[in-house]
Amino acid sequence: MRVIITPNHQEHQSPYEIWNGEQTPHQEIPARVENIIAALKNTHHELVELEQKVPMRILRAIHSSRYLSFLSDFCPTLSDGEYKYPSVFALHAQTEDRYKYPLTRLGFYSFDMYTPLSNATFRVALDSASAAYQAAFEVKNRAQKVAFALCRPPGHHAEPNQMGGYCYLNNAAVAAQFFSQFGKVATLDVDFHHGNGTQHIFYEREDVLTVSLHADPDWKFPHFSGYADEKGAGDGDGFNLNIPLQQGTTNSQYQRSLVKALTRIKEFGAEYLVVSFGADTHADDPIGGFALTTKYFTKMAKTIAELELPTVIVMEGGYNTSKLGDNVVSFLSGF
Ligand code: OKP
Ligand code: ZN
Repeated sequence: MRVIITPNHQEHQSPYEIWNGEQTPHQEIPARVENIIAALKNTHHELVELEQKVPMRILRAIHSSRYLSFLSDFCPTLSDGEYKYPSVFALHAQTEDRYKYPLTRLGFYSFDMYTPLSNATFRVALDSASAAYQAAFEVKNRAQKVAFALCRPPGHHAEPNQMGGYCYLNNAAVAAQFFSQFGKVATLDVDFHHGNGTQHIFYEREDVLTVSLHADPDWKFPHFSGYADEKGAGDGDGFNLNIPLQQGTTNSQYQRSLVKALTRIKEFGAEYLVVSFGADTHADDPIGGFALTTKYFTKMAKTIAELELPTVIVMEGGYNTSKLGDNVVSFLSGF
């Protein structure tokens, strides 16, 4: 299958995350993608360099214009290699217009201290979103059923107006928004973490069903969403499905939940599918906590492919860098 790669991703490299007040090593590093590309070079998959740009109209349909302007205004003010982290979160804000101090604005548009900005970040995040766009565009316009966007940074935590969880622009939502011009879309998030951003972007829409399997938020990030009782709102009521899973979830337990997720997608009548894939569900992931195996990723993908829908796979997380390539290759082979 065609794999869209973005040559400049390594220009975004967060120096650390701030966890419990301390600087801890950042997990979302360029070596992740390098390991995946090295593994893909030994397969029949076709690596294609990014050549399209996500249209602003697609981005504006999923993110607020003010959030997008903040990113494009703020990043160029930083000097080379400088990364800015939020300290104050303006939780009582009525409107961002009243804040002029740049770090206050940064806090307003952030929900954690894991997701800093540099002068390269917006550019690199745009390329990542563009890879998802190109994958969807190709699936729609060329004779191919599936494409893989090797996105970095990931996107599924990015909210309509906030960055967080290493994510700035919601790549999966870009692909889903593009497809939604042509029919009903389902997003299926099989990253270890809940896709809060994707959920909230489409929360009030009935034309995009959002489904996520993930670690119970009472146990793991993002903690504030991913509960089973979040079902959508307004027109979108009934069009969000969360399946929270417990620590140590095995291949067979995961498979049972996946079948439930796919049953809902079939019942919905999806015409297009966007898969947020993260290999952080693997047993050896340093920040995960499930027990899935490399071999199971092939079965997971085969089960998803039985939907026989035009599909974009978007790369999200996975932090065991040395196993990431094998895990991605295993997943793609199921298609
Ligand atoms: C992004 B994606 C550990 C806490 C860091 C942030 C996880 C972001 C995951 N020190 N948690 O969904 O893989
Ligand atoms: Zn994750």
